Amino acid sequence: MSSRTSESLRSEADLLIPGGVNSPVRAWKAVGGATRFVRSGSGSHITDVEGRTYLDFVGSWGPLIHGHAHPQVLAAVSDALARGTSFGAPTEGEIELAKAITRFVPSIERVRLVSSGTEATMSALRVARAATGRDAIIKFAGCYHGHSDGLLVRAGSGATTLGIPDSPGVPRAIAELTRVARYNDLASVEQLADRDVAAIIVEPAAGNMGVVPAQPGFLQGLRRIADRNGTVLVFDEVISGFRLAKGGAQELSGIRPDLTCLGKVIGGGLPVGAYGGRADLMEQLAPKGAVYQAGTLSGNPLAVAAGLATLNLLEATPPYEKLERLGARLEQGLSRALGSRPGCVQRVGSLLTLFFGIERVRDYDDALNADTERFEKFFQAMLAEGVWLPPSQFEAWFLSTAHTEMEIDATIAAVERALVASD
Ligand code: KE4
Repeated sequence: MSSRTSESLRSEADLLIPGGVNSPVRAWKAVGGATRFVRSGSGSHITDVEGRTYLDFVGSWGPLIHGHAHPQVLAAVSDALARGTSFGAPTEGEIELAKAITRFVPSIERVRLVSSGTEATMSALRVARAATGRDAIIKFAGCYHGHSDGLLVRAGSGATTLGIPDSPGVPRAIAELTRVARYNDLASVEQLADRDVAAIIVEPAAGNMGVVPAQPGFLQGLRRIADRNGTVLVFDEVISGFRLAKGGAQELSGIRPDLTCLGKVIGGGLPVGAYGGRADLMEQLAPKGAVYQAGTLSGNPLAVAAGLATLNLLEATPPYEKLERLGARLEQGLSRALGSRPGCVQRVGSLLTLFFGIERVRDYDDALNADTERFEKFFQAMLAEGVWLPPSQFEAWFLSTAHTEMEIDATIAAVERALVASD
């Protein structure tokens, strides 16, 4: 591997790859643009091509709940690798992963593996539309469900970071089928819900406008509205699944969706997504039923091996108390460090966002009032402190089982210095 600098790699990448990156948020556009190329990761740290090591709170945007290069994940992948990379035929591992998923998430009676969260949500909506014979869907402003056309409407995450929540290229005829409600506002859902709506899709703990917890009663209200209108309730647990609890946000809330979308943790860093839920809905899928969805690398043996190893680690040693303890310690430290500066810290388990310029974020409109310029200065000051944060005010910090209390305390000390340096 060459010992090139990020700067030279950026200019070469830019000649061949739009923006020099294969996913927009990695370009650091909202925080100065000089993204750094990574050479390796280990535990809670990543190292860039210049050999600088950072404490990592991105964790590949959520998959690495056990940190980088966990020995058991690596061993599982290399063991699978010795037998080949892909067969285009069913393998035993896919049954094992399906069994683990249905064990972790009881609402999932049947599951289909895909290769990304985008595929999972796109396919879940197709199943809902087929089952109801309806076309409209309801999503929430600021929630992000991947980049399929109908979901790139008022989308969060990188779409908001780059100021393009309603992407060009999405046909009006498709965008018009997407009705947009306000997160944590059941009245806004009541106004949009009727018997033309196939599905309500929601992040049961929002992570893509920064972390915005669902207020008490919100998810229960969605369940009630969906039931009243014969609408399919879809929980997008791509971020929250297996992370907030063994059974994700639906375990914590006690609300049972009809379909669940999964990703990130389920692949342990390799490309896996999944969607599943009620058997009567999922058994519409080909080849059993007529709803078509397919994928060359769906259930890929290497990705399944990484996912299985990841879930097995979660099952053998449930980390949720540790993640809650680390998250609470960091949240309290950040709030103390913030002091009287305008801003707030919002957290759900091991997901956390430090917002600048606003005192509370209940929905997308609140989040859009954040002081993104202040965030940029803070991000750069933290980078100088050796801490790699998500390069956007509208993302979550991700904790892993590889993070330690000492590292949390060191991060809080770095935040104190970075806040002063960026005041
Ligand atoms: P992917 O297609 O990126 O695997 O998953 C899409 C997706 C679906 N649902 C939720 C709740 C998600 O957060 C995501 C993707 N998350 C972003 C980060 N917030 C991925 C990072 C990126 O776009 O590079």
